[in-house]
Amino acid sequence: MKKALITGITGQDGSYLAEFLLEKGYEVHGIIRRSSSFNTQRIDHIFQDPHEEDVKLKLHYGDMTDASNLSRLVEKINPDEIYNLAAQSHVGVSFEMPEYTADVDAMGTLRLLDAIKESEIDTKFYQASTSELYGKVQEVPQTEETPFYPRSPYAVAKQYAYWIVKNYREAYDMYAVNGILFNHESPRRGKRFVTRKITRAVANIVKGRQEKLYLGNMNAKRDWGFAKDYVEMMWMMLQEDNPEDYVVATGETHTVREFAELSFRHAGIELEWKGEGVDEKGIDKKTGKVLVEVDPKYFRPTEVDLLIGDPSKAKEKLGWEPRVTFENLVKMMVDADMNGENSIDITKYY
Ligand code: NDP
Ligand code: GDR
Repeated sequence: MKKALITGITGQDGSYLAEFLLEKGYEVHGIIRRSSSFNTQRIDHIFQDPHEEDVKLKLHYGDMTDASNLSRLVEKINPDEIYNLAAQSHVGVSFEMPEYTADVDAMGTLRLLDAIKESEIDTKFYQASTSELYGKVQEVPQTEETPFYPRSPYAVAKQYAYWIVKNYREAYDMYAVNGILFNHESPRRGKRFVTRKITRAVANIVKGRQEKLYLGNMNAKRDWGFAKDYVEMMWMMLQEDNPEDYVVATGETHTVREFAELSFRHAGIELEWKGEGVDEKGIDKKTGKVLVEVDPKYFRPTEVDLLIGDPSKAKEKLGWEPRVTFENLVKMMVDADMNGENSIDITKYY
């Protein structure tokens, strides 16, 4: 039986990856942070009582800022595969907490790689790299060869992580790879990322629990896919003989405004857009009510305007393709926020 260790198992991707690996018959180990309130909601449905026999999901306290803890866990668990998904993953927040973001996202990756090197275990390492590395547009669509120009403390920290993975691969002959994943969403997406913020607001507005949705830059364009499709690719990247980096994307891009428009439409509300810049408003065509407004507090000091990935290498070499379209992703997330994640059958959106 193979053993995997997932950092960030309580996050969106960690929860889907844990499910996926358990289904494949892995023993899954996850690192969770000590917190004064429960932070395991996304994995509660796969939790197994450690007192029972034959437990396949094992959780350990730890933190990416604690090198000795990481070393101990790596050595004790001795996993066949390590997925480093833990991060301060919010780009906007990274401007408020640049040092902490660097400590977790950049130094944390180094700590984990070094723990592997020092323990001399034989393992394969996946790093959650990101399309944010491309930052300021150099070329589109973005490929594995496109130069980086990070535009936030988050992206700069992830750039360090990207290169330290490559360096350890070359210097110590480690199987360590970067998945350059473009935005991927789901009903489990953190509530402060724009897609989930929108779909939750739509559900709340329809149910009369919220008046208005405040957004920042609605002109930003993103290549949005479905998280469950993307975690499968993480695993595929570790099943090869040679370690290689891959772009994981849909190849389509849409504005934040389009995401909002489609979300409201799916809930039966047609919006019309009036005004420009900070004065732009999304108005319910039927009632004339203003449902979307701009709040400049959500603008970022430096923004990433346009992301669109070219997933050709993933398709040609590993046969990976995204299964959920942009429209269906929006519908899935709105439906889940209307009635709860358990109310929807995900396969309906494939
Ligand atoms: P989430 O924010 O949902 O999850 C982040 C995870 O990291 C959580 O489990 C969180 O724990 C954990 N974590 C945060 N800080 C620490 C720390 N100091 N020590 C240990 N664990 C920590 O992110 P996603 O699931 O969306 O993303 C997974 C990874 O992929 C991240 O590295 C992200 O940067 C990267 N990425 C994400 C993309 C996306 O579109 N989702 C695209 C490209 C890359 P807790 O639950 O306790 O907060
Ligand atoms: P991103 O995701 O920064 O791409 O990083 P996010 O959903 O936060 O922002 C996407 C775009 O929407 C604009 N935006 C807003 N964003 C938020 N969060 N809240 C708002 O109210 C709002 N209004 C407009 C943003 O300015 C931006 O242009 C995500 C994270 O998952 C990273 O960890 C990951 O690396 C990248 O995706 C790929």
